[in-house]
Amino acid sequence: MYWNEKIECMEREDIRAMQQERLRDMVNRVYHQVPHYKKKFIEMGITPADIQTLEDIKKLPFTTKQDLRDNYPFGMFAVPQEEIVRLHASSGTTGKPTVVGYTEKDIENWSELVARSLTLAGATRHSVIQVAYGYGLFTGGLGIHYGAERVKASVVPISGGNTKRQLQLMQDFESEILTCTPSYALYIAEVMNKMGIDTKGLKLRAGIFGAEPWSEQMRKEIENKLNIDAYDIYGLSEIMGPGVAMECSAKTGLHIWEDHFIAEIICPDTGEVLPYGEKGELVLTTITKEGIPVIRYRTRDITTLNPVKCTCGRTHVRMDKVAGRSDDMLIIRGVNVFPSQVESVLLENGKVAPFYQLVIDRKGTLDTFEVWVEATESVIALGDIRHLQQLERELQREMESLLGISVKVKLVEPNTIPRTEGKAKRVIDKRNI
Ligand code: DLL
Repeated sequence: MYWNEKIECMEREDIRAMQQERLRDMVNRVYHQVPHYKKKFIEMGITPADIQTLEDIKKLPFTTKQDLRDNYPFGMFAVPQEEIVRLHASSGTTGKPTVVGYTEKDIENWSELVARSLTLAGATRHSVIQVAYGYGLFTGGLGIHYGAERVKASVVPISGGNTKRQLQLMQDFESEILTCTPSYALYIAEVMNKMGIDTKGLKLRAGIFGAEPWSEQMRKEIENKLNIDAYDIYGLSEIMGPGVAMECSAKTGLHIWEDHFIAEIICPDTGEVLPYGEKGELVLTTITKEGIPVIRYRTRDITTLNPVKCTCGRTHVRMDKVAGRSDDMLIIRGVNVFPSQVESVLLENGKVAPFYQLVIDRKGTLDTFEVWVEATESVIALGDIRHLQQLERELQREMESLLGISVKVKLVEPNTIPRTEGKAKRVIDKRNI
């Protein structure tokens, strides 16, 4: 089912022609309206006239989160304040938050793209959609909300948290689609189990999860526990919010909506553009945004791009499920470790609960690395300490063979790892404190 078949299945040649025209227009606008970009262009010795074809995008400067912070709050906006109808901001765990502004047209485009994305998971005007992403400055709640209304679904704007109530309403309102972070979905499943709710009694059939990395194993876990089909949705506030890319039922990557964004993959160390298929950092350029257009934004998200037409008929380039962010990557005793690698070992093993944390510390000059994971109730019920130690050693071996460094796995009691309503915090790195 398509939301806009003409656009979603456009020939790639036509997509590129559309992108080229929109890019030229965007570059002109930012040059004249955003002092930050004019200054950058002058420093690099380029003018908008140097950008004629799509390939010329390589001549343009990158934009980073730091650029947005340096221009806090509204310095990167390309329209006067009276044109802005909505502001969102990232939580900004370090330094100032990043602020983004939307014009009426931006909200219109965003709603359209979220509607398009939700349709990929089967949303229609007959669906009841429970929006359990946080509402507020975070783009998740309101972003999905506007798209769901555009689909004309019945929207339940419950926001994150209050898990028992989530389940109560899920039953009473017969919600069919749940949208929240994958870690919150697992928590909902846990509470559901504790409350003795059987998924057979629910109408829930799909979940649209994103805002944080989640492995294929985590997908299986959620699908089994909630008895649904789980889809991945990607986005970031600097570019728009949720709905920049979305998985179709083929589940072979997330379609990036190329009528609004240009995607590139670069080597995170050198900034060199890499060919399709190679793994690197995703860089996105907005080509229709009015409030805060962004050129070559360095997302820090690591993925690959695939331009081959999908079996679903859509032609928009697909990005692989994001394995993690380059700044998520831990360097432990010189070895690169992504939390998602740890997650896949734990969930593949199947004898532990999907709640875990990575704890890194430094003793003298040596990094210590521990993975804390909850034992399942059934493993605990076996009661035998030797059995638990054996499981720890088994996980340790599996992890060491994948990561190539030694690690200590610690089984902890059920319900001791903090649960989350939003993005999970899985890494405790005590080395920098
Ligand atoms: O997380 C927007 C969003 C809301 C996306 C709801 C999907 C659903 P930010 O808070 O600005 O925006 O965080 C953006 O989250 O650069 C990725 O590192 C990560 N991220 C978002 N979606 C995914 C995903 C929202 N599907 C940052 N898989 C991005 C992996 C994701 N990581």
